Formats: sequence, C-alpha cells, structure tokens
Amino acid sequence: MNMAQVIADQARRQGAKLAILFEDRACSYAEFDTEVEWHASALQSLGITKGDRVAYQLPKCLEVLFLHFAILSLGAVALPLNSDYRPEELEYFLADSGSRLFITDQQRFATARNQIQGIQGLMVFLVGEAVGPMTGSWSEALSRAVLPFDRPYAAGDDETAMFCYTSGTTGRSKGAMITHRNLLSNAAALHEMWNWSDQDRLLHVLPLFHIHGLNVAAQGCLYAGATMVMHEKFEPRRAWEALNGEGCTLLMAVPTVYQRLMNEWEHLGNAPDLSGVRLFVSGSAPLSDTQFRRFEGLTGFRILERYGMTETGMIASNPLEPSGRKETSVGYPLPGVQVRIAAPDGTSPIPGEVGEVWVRGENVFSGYWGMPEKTRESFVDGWFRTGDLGWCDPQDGDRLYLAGRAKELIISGGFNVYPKEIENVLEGLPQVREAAVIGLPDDDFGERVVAVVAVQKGAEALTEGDLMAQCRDRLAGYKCPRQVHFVNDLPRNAMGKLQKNLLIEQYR
Ligand code: MLC
Ligand code: AMP
Repeated sequence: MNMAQVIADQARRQGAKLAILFEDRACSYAEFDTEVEWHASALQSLGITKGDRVAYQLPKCLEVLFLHFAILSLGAVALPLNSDYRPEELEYFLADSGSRLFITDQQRFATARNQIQGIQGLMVFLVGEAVGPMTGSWSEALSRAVLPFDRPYAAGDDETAMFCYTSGTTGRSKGAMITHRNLLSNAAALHEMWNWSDQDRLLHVLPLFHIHGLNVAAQGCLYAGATMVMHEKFEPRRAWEALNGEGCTLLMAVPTVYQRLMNEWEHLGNAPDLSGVRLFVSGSAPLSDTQFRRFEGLTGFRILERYGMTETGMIASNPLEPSGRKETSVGYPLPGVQVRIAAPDGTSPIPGEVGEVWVRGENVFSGYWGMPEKTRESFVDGWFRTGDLGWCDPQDGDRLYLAGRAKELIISGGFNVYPKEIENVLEGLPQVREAAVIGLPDDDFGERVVAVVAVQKGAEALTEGDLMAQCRDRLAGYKCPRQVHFVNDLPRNAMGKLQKNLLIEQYR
C-alpha cells in the first residue's frame, strides 16, 4: 500500500470536510486531493517516475503538503529539506541523494545558485517565475498539468517513500530511507494509541521538514481524516488563542514550544478555556519533570511524552489515560514496536540497568542511502541501535526511561546538532588549531550549542564574531554556536582523547 493512496481515500469518504486551515486559506479533503493530483500530473510531465528523488526546500505552506503526497503518489521519493539550510548543506543533500528534481523559491535559489548549478542530472524548478536558463517555473508546470490524472501509486510496502537526512557522528549526514510500510504502520499505531478520530482538530506549529511535523502531526492528522489548523510560525500567544477559540483538540510540540507556552501563559490576561482540548503531546527532546509539573499546575493537563527517531518513526508513548503518564518517562513501546535494552556486548543487562535502546518492528527504516556499511553497523540481528541510552522499570511493566545518549548529539529546541559538523567548520579556519562543540543546559532550547576553540600559536587575532560569521555562512542557524570560549589547549586524557565532560563541567 502507498501512503498517499490512504490519504486520497479520505477525500472519497469525506470530500467536503475541512482538511487544513492554513492562515487564511481553507482546504477541504476534496480540494487537497485535487491539488495533489495537479502536482502529481505536473511532476509526471517533467519525467518524474518511480524511485526518482524529488527534493524540496520551501517555507512552511500548503504547497509542501500537496507536493509531498504528489511525489509519493507517483512512487517517487520525497526529500524534504530544512528551509534554513545554507547553500553548502543543500549541495550535499542534493548531490548525495542523486535528486532528479529540486523545487524551491527564487530567494533560496539566488543564494544557492553557485553551489547547485553543477549537480549532475538535477532539474531546478522555482515556485513562481523561472530565473535564467538553469531553472524552470513550477507554477507554469502546474498550469500545463492535465486533469484527470490517474495517480499510479507505483511504490508501496517496503519501497522507499522518503529520504530524511540525519546527521552523523562523523559530520556526514546520512539519508534514512523510510518506506511506505514504515509510514503506514506508525500512523496506525499512533492512531490506536492516541485515539485519533476524524473529530480531532490538530494545532500544527512545527516545521514540515522533519518527521515530527510532517509524518507524526500532519500525515497523522490526514490519515485520521481530522482537521489541521496550521500556523506558518509558532507564536505562543497565537497558539493559546487557537487552543482557546478555534476548537483545537490536539497539540504536538517539542519541549521548547511548551516552555514558551508556559512563559506566555503568565502574561495572558485571562486563562484560556481549554475545555475542548483533549491531548498535549511532547517529543523530539526530553521534557523535564519541572516542565511536566509546571504545565500541569498551570493548565491541569498532563503532557503525554513520546519518544521517536527519524530512522524508526515513533517508538514509545505514555498511555492515553492521564494518570498513566509519568514525568521523565517515555512510556511503553507502541503496538507492533519492540524495544530492548542492550549492554555494550549486546547481551541484556540486569532489569533496571541502563543500556542502549534497540528497536525492532515495521516502523524501522530500511537503511541509509548509499551507505551499506553504516547500515550494517546500525543493526544487530534485525535490531536497530538507536544510540540512545535508557532503562526499563521492571516494577512498572517495563516502562521506558531515557538516560542520555551513547551518540554525541546536542538537541537544541528539538533540532539535532552533531558537534562534529560544527567542529569541522570551525577547524576549517586557518587560525583555529582545534575546536570542541558541546551542549550546555538552556532554559529555552533545552541544550545550547557552545564552541570551545584553541587558536594556532602566532595566528592573527580571532574574535567570537569571526567564528560566528563563519558558521552562519555555512550552517543552518540552529547549528550555530550561541557562545564561543577561547582556550590555550583542549583537555585530553592520557590516551589523547578529548574530554568534553570536563568542558561541560567547566562552562555549564
Ligand atoms: C531557531 N533558532 C534556533 C532554534 N530554532 N536556535 C537553536 N535551536 C533551535 N531549535 C534560531 C534561528 O536560527 C534564529 O537565529 C533564531 O533562533 C530565530 O529563529 P526562528 O525561526 O524565529 O525560531 P523560533 O521560532 O524561535 O524557533 C523555535 C522553535 C523551533 C522551537 C519553534 O526551533 C522549532 O520549530 N523546533 C522544532 C524542531 C522539530 O520539529 N524537531 C523535530 C525533529 S524530528 P538568528 O541568530 O538567525 O536570529 C525528531 C524525532 C522525534 O526529533 O522524535 O520527533
Ligand atoms: P532525530 O534524529 O532528529 O529524529 O532525533 C531523534 C532523537 O531525538 C532520538 O534519538 C532521541 O535522542 C531524541 N528524542 C526524541 N524523543 C525524545 C524524548 N521524548 N525524550 C528524549 N529524547 C528524545
């Protein structure tokens, strides 16, 4: 089965129903389906067929969803890209994925033009007018599309629906290949676990280029035949207004969003009427016990925390019954998902002890694109090694708790930052001898990216501003260090291994 087909079926069942309200534009299920059909027809007219990678980098808008499901409906592979990626980052994703088509806007193209024009076999189409001979106009392609167009749904089950790039410890991003079965099994599990129904109204405030905003929230909503109120940008006051007045029943967000909602609550004249809301879900980063309790104290709602990952979709969730939701726990494996805790040698530790979280089930991706070795290393006997550390409480039905990460990863506001990638950029400067990037606790982002830099002896003076500018040029904003500390030498142990723990202790 193809995920886009399941969404198209909703239009046949309830065409007149409101699917998405995005800012001022309302879109029924029938309109949504027709748009997907237009987009699929336009893609096909450009020669896109099964297996072709189609990348897009656009601001949050309805177009993204039309395009996404159109790509899937052809059996092609969707590659959503962070709208803040800089040209160099973009070049890597487009080239590595072997994308056939890239759809973006004029402004992003203007910045990235030099980097992407040499990529072999890549067509670039711009929303609006084309610019020069290198690009086509996506709007024109759409206007030439012919309806009715019979969408072939040429891929399904274990064939790839999308690539999602996740950074790696070496600094090179890996394209996780996510299949239709992964999407469908996970959507079904969440539907069951959270009791989604077509009566739900989801407030959508997340970006559409990650699995949280795209697969869990947006796709989950359409899968359930529910309605989505989608905001282009998260603004706490507006979000409270939507939960108060627009009949939203559900919110899915990251801890930073909850933190900002709570801060805003204290400035609201009247407490919002949340009687229509049934569920607040948090994930992508740890929700602290303080945040859990503060939110309950303010609103009366116990946030439901769940745990997931690009490679596996959603893994575990707290129960729907509020009394079963426990702070700092990510709950229990979803239906059809198996979790085990593994000691470093792969055996099972004593129940209750910390080990690496391994995951198995139809939710687990098929591998990293073009990286068979990396894929092999990530699996043991069919279990995917998440790189997260966790433990299960045998006194509480093996309830899962996360306890840190075996992988070197900073999660800032729900975005993953791999230190190596930033270190590579900093160490690319001739004045920098070595750099260590660490995550320090942050009230707003959970963790904040901080760089510690040792400069070359005798090199010309380097300021924090120089380093920041270098990062801004080459890395998406959320990866850029918020602070830089200069040192003579980075601390190393007797084996010469960098001791980041000492830096974290010193600067926290
Ligand atoms: C934005 N900025 C960040 C940032 N988000 N810096 C650090 N960490 C972040 N998370 C920076 C921008 O670069 C910019 O910098 C400045 O903040 C303002 O940008 P903005 O666009 O106005 O940001 P804001 O609206 O404040 O965004 C905060 C946020 C956003 C929390 C709404 O970060 C967000 O939507 N996070 C969710 C991420 C997400 O969906 N993750 C899911 C991954 S999937 P400057 O310097 O230019 O001003 C996954 C699996 C799973 O993890 O389990 O779900
Ligand atoms: P990504 O690679 O962007 O999909 O991010 C996945 C990672 O986010 C996981 O491996 C975890 O480290 C982290 N994560 C997701 N949900 C939670 C959660 N509820 N609590 C703590 N960490 C989480």
